[in-house]
Amino acid sequence: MEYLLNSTIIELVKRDITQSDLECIVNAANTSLLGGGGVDGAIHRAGGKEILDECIRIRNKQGNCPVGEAVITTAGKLKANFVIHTVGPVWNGGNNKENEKLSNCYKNTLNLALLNGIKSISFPNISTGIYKFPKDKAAEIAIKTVKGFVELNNSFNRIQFICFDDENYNIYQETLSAVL
Ligand code: AR6
Repeated sequence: MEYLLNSTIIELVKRDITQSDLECIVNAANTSLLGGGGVDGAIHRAGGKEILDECIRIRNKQGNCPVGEAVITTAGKLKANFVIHTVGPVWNGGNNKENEKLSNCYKNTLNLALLNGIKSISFPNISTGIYKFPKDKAAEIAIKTVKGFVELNNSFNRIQFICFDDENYNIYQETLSAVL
């Protein structure tokens, strides 16, 4: 499923993000940047030690990565050239700036990609696993934030939303056709 928005292809795909052949993949990390379960675990396992080594160097230099912020590393053994690690919010009822923080993940990731000359990028469904963000709300925030960014910046060729579970895939199908 593809949409064209301001000369950027917005694509919905169901797959394991470690198999992405785009230039950059996004990791749903935690503030420690030292790896974990879910998509974070999968990326570190498939990408190898080089990614963790760079995360450790970044952490030693600038400390924990705050929620909503992003850092960039090599993609090690993956097909992609870069991984952007961003930290999604833990869902805590919805009155703790969760929406704003999740939107910041997408904005700050795209800004960092732009600064690094990246033209194609794959996003997982940040915060919708272990961090328990409601999937429908998260999809709407992800799509609207990416849309807003692309309307202002013509720099990406392709932006992929990668869903791993059927529930997110179905929600994204509906939300993309409603929003784009
Ligand atoms: N490829 C694409 N998507 C995936 C993959 C994969 N290989 N594996 C899982 N997903 P989660 P979070 C989807 O839990 O909620 C880690 O421990 C999954 O179906 O990975 O942001 C970190 O270190 C879900 O829709 O991330 C943090 O501590 C989405 O990825 C914490 O989990 C996000 O699920 C972050 O939690």
